[in-house]
This record gives sequence, structure tokens and C-alpha cells, in this order.
Amino acid sequence: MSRKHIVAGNWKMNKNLSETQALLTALKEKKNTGDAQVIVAPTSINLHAAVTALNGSDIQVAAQNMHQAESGAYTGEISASMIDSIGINTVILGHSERRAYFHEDDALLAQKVNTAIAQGFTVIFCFGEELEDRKNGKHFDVVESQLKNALFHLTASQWSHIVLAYEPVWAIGTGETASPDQAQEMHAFIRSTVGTSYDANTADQVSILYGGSVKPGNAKEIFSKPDVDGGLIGGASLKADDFFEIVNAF
Ligand code: G2H
Repeated sequence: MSRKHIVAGNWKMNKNLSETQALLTALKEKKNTGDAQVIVAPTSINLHAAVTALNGSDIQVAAQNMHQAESGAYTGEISASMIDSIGINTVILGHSERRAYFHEDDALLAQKVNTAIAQGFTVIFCFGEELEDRKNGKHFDVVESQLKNALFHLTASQWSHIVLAYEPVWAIGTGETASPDQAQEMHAFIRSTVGTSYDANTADQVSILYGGSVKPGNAKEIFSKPDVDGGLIGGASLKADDFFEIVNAF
């Protein structure tokens, strides 16, 4: 199995320019003792500065979002080609905060995924059930339909552009984490769903990250699970020491 381990920091709407530069300087000094690819996703206004600051480092930069259109009258938005033009080729799409606060649904996300792949990007695609879904035993159905509606129109070869990030909404920023066994159970389900809709190779190759209150104290156990290939880290990615403790949990 040659799946990539990835630890990505989703900074959300945190860190102004000088704070971004300070955190990146601190991250550059850290040693990655494991085999995880490290990615950071600062807010869009600081993406160019981040690419410049990380020149010569193995840490990659991702955008947190992009518009589905190539260009046009979409005030306040950024396009795939703008992201590409500053040397970034990874974008996070479908985060539950985008779904909840900006009304992004599966159909819109399918369009964004298509635009990102057409640009040659890697997409870190987020999805996950809400607490009610889990309480009602609907979590597998919800996750399956999120994947089906936004991703299963892709060809098998396009899946080389996809990284999945399972983020149960009830565990995001709440301090509540899925137990390592709950994460493994869902990740195994996701992989088998991809296998059923595509093939064993596609399922085996896709990296599936876990996100939702991953911290230095719980990362090792979560990452020890066979179908957990890394993490999408919010709060704990805002401090260099904490983030690299998680990176080095692999
Ligand atoms: C989930 C995660 C990063 P946090 O949103 O995407 O954030 O680690 O703060 O729960």
C-alpha cells in the first residue's frame, strides 16, 4: 500500500500577515521526523505571502476555498487560475463551515471539484455527518450521499486528484473527537464505498484524513488506525509546537 500520509493545517479565518509570517517562520524551523506531507492553508489574502515565506521548505500551501467559475463578476471571490498563478495547486473544498455558513451544497461542490481538477489541482474534499445524523444511525448514509453527489461523477483516473477528509461536524472545534475506533469504522466504510463505485486500486490509493479536534494528545492513536492516512487540523495548527507534534505522530 503506497498511500500518502498528509497532515494539513486549516487556519480558517485566523492570523493576519505578520502573524502568518511568524507562524510560518516557526514551522520552517521544525523537523518532520515522520513521512507525512505537511500542508498549511492560510486565509486567501495571505496565500501569496505564505508561498514566498515557505520557499525552499517541504511544507506546501493550500487554499481554503475557491469559486467554481473561471472568472467573472463574483465580488469577493477567488478563482482556480488566480490560486494557480501564485504557485498553489491544492484547495480545500466542502468544509462544513462552508456548507453551513455559505450554503455550499453537494451540487455546487461537484462544480467546484470539476473546476479544481480542470486546473490540475489536488482537492482536499471535506464531508461528514452532523450529530443528529449519528444519533439517528444515519451517519453512513449521509457520508455516502455526500460522496456520491459531489465526487462519484469523476473518472477513476481523476481520483488521483482527490484527498478525502472525513470531519464529523459534531467534532469540529468542539473539543469532542470521534474515538479512534469510530474514525477507523467510518474510514473503512468510505474506502469500501469508493471501492464499490470504482475499483480496489482507486480505493486503496486515496488518502483519507480525519478532522475534528485533533490535538497532540490524541493524534498518535487516531493515526495508528489502518484507514486513517492523516489529519485536517484546525485549532491545533495555529501553534507550531502543537502542529508539529501532530505531524510527527506518524
Ligand atoms: C475541523 C478541523 C479542521 P478543528 O474543522 O478542519 O478543525 O481541529 O479545530 O476541529
